Amino acid sequence: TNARILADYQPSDFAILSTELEFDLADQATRVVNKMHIERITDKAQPLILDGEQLKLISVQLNNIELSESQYQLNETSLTIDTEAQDFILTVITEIDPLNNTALEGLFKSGDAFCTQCEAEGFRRITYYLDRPDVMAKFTTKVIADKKQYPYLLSNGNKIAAGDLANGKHFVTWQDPFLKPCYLFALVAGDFDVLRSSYTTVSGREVALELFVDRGNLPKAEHAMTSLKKSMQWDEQTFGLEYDLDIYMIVAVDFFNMGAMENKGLNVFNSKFVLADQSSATDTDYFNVEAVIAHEYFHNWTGNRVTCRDWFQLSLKEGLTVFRDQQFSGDMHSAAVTRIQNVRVLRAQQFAEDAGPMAHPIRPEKVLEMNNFYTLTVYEKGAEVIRMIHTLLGQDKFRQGMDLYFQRFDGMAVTCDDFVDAMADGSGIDLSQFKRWYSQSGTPELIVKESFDKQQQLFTLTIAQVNKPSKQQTEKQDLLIPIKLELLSDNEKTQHLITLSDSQQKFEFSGYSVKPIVAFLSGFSAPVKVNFPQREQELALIMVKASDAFNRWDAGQQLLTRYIHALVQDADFTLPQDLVVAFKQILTLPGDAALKAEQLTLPSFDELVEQFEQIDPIKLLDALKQIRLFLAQGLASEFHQQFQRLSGRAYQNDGQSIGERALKNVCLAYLSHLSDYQSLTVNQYQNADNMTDTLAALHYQALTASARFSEQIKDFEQKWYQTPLVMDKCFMLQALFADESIFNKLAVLEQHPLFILKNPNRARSLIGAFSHNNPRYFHCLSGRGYRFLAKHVAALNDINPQVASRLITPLIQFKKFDSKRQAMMKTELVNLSQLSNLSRDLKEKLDAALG
Ligand code: DPP
Ligand code: ZN
Repeated sequence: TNARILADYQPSDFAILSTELEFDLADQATRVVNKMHIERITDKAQPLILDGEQLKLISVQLNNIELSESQYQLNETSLTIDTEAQDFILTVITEIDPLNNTALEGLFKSGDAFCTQCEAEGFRRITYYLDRPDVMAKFTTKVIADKKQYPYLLSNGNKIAAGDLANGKHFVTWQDPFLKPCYLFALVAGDFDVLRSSYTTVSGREVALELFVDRGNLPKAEHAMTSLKKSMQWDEQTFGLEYDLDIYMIVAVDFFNMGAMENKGLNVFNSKFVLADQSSATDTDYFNVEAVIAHEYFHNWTGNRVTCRDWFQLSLKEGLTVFRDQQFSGDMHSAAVTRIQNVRVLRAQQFAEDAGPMAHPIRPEKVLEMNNFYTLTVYEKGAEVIRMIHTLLGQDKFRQGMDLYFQRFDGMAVTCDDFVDAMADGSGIDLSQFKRWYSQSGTPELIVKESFDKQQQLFTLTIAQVNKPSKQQTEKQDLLIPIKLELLSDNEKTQHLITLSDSQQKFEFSGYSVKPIVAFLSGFSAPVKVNFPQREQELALIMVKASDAFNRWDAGQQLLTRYIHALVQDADFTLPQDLVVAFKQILTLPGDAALKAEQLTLPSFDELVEQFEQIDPIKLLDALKQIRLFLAQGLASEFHQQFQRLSGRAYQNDGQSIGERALKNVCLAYLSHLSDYQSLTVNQYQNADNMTDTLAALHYQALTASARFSEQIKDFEQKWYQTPLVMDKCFMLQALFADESIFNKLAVLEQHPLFILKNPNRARSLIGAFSHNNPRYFHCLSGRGYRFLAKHVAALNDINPQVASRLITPLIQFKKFDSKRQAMMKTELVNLSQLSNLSRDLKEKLDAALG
């Protein structure tokens, strides 16, 4: 269990030309025959070392001759074969136990179905193999299983044979014509309902689309199917990328560590990102289903056709594919609101990661457990880095770069440097300094100063970048930072794109008789923090005048943030009436409802924590509460008017209706804090004809610890007892209950018959929801919140280390909080570090946090 280092990369000494697999499926003893055609490709006389974990080796044959135990070496993680052969067939037979595979890596059972998850290094839990993404082979897969129980036997590529066997079994053989690394291998066997459709590609090829869901769920699959077709069309239109097999399959399963997996031709999805209908899914769920379907589809080119050389390059495919799915979502919905929501996630969670003990560059340099690096940094910041390239190059040159990237690297396993070089060569724009974004961790801060020379009519911005040294990187370099901005003056607005490359630079703008107002970092053109002390009146003006919606939204958020800071300093700080006036304007003037909803939403606790050092979380929560109440009281009748105007409409699923629902529910959120309006959430719950409204009503009751909550959540539970994805919401809502009694409630919920720690969605819905979204009690000075999380992380360490490792996040980010809390959180971490059987996943994080 030594860490791996990027700089140590060595190409494989062997290539696998073809891989023929045969699975004879059985719950606790699945037999896997793996016949590989292997060729030595370097002249080094190295032995062949295959990766393998938790496998029972049955036999090894070299060119059809069985090897005796003295002819290979076996240990916990590898099988070594000392051969001098240049070109040979190696057949490895192993036995595995899918039923007891609670880590959900490799082959496992999700309910009654068999399925796989091989990224990053799960294939080695299926058979001995060169489990690395730069070893690409042609796969043929024969799946054998009981025909009644498992009528559908699926794998990657095209079906080439099928038939019945003795003892009620049958088989199907699949062949994937494309070379692929084993992390893209997939197998599914089960009984499903299938939604079938087809798509004709731009060049006229017919692609069969098949969506496999649990029996009875067919009506909930329509939205995913529509989303898939939209994604296929978007990628043709935007990037000229066409699908390449005759069939595209998606299977929805209930037990899944991630959101979904882009296996070639056979995506496996967490059912959370497939199933949706009006009564059980919220508008956000609909949005996410579409986005994840798109994300996995887009991987077919950015990930599968061109893949990663090694796992340090993960952002090559993830950053790029997130950027692509964000652009897609922006095109399908409001680009501005999509952008704002992306920025919120980045500021709330990625900035925290970048400031915490697990900070890493988007291309990490050192990894103990790869699963720990499927992070907000690699994904979301990675997407921001691609977005900056898009900004620097412009749309057309970005496309030229992408075209060159595919021309150069189709069918290959490459690096982030290869990608950036292609973008630079394809566009003719130098990106050499820009590459530092790939190797440097941390969130840069921009310090902006303005000066105005009236005589010369010259406006000057002085911008400095601060890249704070960190424990992991004690020296940091200047980055190339694209900054979009708008200068607002009485008679004109001008947009500019400037690039900051030095530690400090001056940018001059001439021809101004009056100092312009700067709407800075339009579109959030770089993933940075900005320190630019603009006057309140200026921010107020940007809120209404800036052309860019992000700027308008952000100016409001900055104002709110200032007041929250003031309240943290001094609880008696008097909030200005101007704030009420500004909010009233947003609420009552015409405009996009979805954007208004964002503008009226306060910065989240997580976003705010990022801006303090060693904050007392309760003080911050009290400040937030104060400003929320101030606005609710100041605008009660306006909120109520809007709420009523937008209530009582029959459910519609179009953008306008979704935006109006969001706005209505923001109004309800404020009103729920006022005693005069307590009946509103109760009535909305009773009358709602869709899950968005139902959930909003219960959510605000939980956040305000409403007396009506327990009765209505009981009703909700009875109604949805048979629907696991909605029961996740039920657990989540209860985990948010903002009252001392939460700890008793949690104790009851842990014992709930439907609360199954082995199911990642369930674990996240209770434990994750409480520790992320109930900060007042998670950070309770009794330490009960921290203990609750630590207890479950310890249990999950044995069951599912990946899930344990994700859930521990709020504990390792202790440095943000006051010393009392830090000490309590550290105590829990120290206890966890003493677990016997501590997983690699947790060990890596605990070492980083405590080291
Ligand atoms: N399934 C994960 C994703 O699509 C990992 N590739 O991002
Ligand atoms: Zn991905």
